[in-house]
Amino acid sequence: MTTREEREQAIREAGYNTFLTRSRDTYIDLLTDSGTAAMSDKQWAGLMLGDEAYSGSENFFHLEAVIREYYGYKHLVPTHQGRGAEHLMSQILIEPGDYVPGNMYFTTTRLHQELAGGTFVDVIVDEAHDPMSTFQFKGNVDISKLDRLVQEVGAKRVPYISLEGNVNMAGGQPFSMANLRELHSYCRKHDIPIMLDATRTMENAWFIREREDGYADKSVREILREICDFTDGCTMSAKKDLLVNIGGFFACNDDELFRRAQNLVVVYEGLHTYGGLTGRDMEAMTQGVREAATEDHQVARIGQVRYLGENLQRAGIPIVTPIGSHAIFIDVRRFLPHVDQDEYPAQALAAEFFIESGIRTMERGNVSAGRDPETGKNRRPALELVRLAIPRRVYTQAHMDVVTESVIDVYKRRDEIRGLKMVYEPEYLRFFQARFEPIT
Ligand code: P71
Repeated sequence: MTTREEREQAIREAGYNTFLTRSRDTYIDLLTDSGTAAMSDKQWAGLMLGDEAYSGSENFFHLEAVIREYYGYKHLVPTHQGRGAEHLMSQILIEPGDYVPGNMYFTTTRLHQELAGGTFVDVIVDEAHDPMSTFQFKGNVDISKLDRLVQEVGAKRVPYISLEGNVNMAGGQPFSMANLRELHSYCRKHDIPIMLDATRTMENAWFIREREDGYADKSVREILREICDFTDGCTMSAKKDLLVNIGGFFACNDDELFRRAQNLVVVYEGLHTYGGLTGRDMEAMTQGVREAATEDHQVARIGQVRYLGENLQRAGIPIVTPIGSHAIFIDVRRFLPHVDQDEYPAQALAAEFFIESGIRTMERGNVSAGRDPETGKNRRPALELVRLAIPRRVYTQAHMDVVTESVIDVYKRRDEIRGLKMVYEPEYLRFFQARFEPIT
């Protein structure tokens, strides 16, 4: 525990950016669900079975087998985390001048597409940009938006469609199997591969089981496999679904694509049988796949997020609906309607939560969206959100109650909260290291 004065000083020294605060000054850490899970006894036991040989580690073969079994992809290239895999895939598949459609941007994903010379095009359904819509599958691709792009630039300029499970920036929102089936038949017709961002796809599978006709009796594992069978490969940040503190991979079915990824990984990550990971990391991930695919885990995980979300809703706090799988997203346009978007209201609100009670959250609005490379202007996205991400298997419902009380306390004094001005802006992924000062 820290005092309010200590927290005020800490956030000032951190340039009002929660990414720059120290863990020890944090009381409940909802910055991210990435790499923050508690590993199980079996995962920790796996660490003792690390085969730390430079090449051909046993743990690599365990991981390869479990990915083939659960995800169904033929080939696996491990990477140190998700963006390592995104880097490889973008460099291999994208030619300068290409367009990469996707169901909403993710920060690192889009940057790697741009660094490879591509332009990201948002083809998610309109409902995803409306925080108040209660549409059950806000992660769906709007096939008519995709078709418009393909007609405009030609299928040859579209190297693949980037399809994310449980779309992070939309609030942790799933796509439906029906939508994926339709997307698959469209893409087959136009010869466009579907590359999945599988980071939170087990959680997407859970929502399909809960919400989509015909899936109530299917296991998460079966649904996951059905999803992957409609796609051509994936990038993965194992730090989410797969319950590990570090790790990721690229996987695919095509032999030539695999050959190129295997070759490129040795330049940036490490040999193709470890890709920047230790043998023990790969063993923990192997076990994480098995645990994440159980219904018991997903019920507890998604149930805890829902518990927090429903309590906030009962208190009248504006949040993105439906409640997603990995986080609660506060709709800052409704929380702080008096702060202009270029005064970074979500950034200011995240700082305010930290000051109130040491709860660390993340801005997901104008700062995260960055500048349009053409105009140099802030993108001013429709969604101006603060994300309260829940680490897996770490906190209790009592912690969630403290969070609810703190958010309510800040909401009561929302009229006093002012915006921020950015005083330092780095070139890449500015939200990580940008610094701010209060507007006086
Ligand atoms: C999250 C993260 C971690 C993060 C990344 C960038 C800005 C802020 C926080 C990472 C993801 C993700 C999806 C859908 C790829 C990555 C990159 N998310 N796709 O949500 O959510 O994976 O972090 O392992 O490199 O806090 P990586």
